Amino acid sequence: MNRAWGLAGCLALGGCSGANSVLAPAGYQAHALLDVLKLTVFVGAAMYVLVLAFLTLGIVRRRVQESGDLPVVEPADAGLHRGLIAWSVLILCGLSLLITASFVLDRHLAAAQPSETLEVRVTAQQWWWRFVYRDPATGRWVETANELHLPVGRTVRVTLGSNDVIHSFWVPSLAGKMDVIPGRVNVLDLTPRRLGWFRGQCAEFCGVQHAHMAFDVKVESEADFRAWLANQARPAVSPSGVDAARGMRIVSTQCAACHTVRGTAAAGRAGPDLTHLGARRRMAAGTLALNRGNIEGWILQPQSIKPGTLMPATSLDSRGAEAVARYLEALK
Ligand code: HEC
Ligand SMILES: [Cu+2]
Repeated sequence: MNRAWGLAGCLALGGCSGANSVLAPAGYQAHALLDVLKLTVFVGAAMYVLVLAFLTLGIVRRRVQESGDLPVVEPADAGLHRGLIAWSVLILCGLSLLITASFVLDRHLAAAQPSETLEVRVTAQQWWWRFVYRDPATGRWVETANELHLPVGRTVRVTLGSNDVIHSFWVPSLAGKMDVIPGRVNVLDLTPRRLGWFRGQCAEFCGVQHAHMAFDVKVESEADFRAWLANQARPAVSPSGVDAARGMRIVSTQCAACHTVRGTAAAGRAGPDLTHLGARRRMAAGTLALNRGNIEGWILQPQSIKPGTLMPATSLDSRGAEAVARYLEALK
């Protein structure tokens, strides 16, 4: 039994680290938020201990009095009043401390950051994320989806818009949540400090596939980031091989209404940009690992993998789906 509890405890604590934990911050904003969280826990714990201490004291005193060792004395009204006032003041101080701390932190995080910031435009929609970067080389906007790349040590300004309902952008390891509201642009700054893969998640219920509206975040060195962005800015590579060429023809006819593959005839905007799909780690907003088999499965039956998704089932046979998967997988 004890072992079972021990194991359960270890499992529960396992949730405290990893790719999306507010307790293992990897960015400036998340660090600052964790400090306020610690303060809140500390103040709450101190209050709790005080309450229990007074309660114990009261019980013990009463017991001792009743056992006859001491005369039973009811507290005088004045004493009781003073005690209550002191207690209220204490509570007020604790709460004021917490309110001030969270207000000051909020102001500080919202304050404008130094001018040299990188901007990423994020659009949330049912149920995936559109990310648009400005290419410093050409000044043009470069679109990708479901995988956010950030250079370490720099402040990135994320501007958040929604195409349909309210969503919420949350990368627990990097910063607090920010709601994404149709008709508004909200702004959030991210200053990652640790390299690695992290996870972002929509944090506001937005429909049946809300749980499958995640994204990967990769924090990388400045050089790696530049190389990644330069690659994203390039048009798609041409297919090599007969199968892949057939895949490309299918995509530019049957998928072109919704998907863009830059450099081909496909220029739809309803779904994620597929120009560099093969370079991503996951697909369908964190739902599947990216590999040929999963691409094929997704194309054939998106509705059974993510019921309700706005990508309709296609009429391709398995040969066609395989050709498309070969083509898309090679779009690095
Ligand atoms: C009616 C519009 C529409 C059509 C037509 C369509 N898709 Fe999609 N597709 C979407 C939407 C919307 C998503 C995002 C789904 C989600 O994650 O919930 C998507 C997602 C995808 C993804 C995952 C992308 C990523 O970033 O993870 C792939 C791959 C894909 N579609 C391939 C195809 C192929 C191949 C075809 C043609 C055979 C096709 N789609 C036809 C709308 C469409
Ligand atoms: Cu959501």
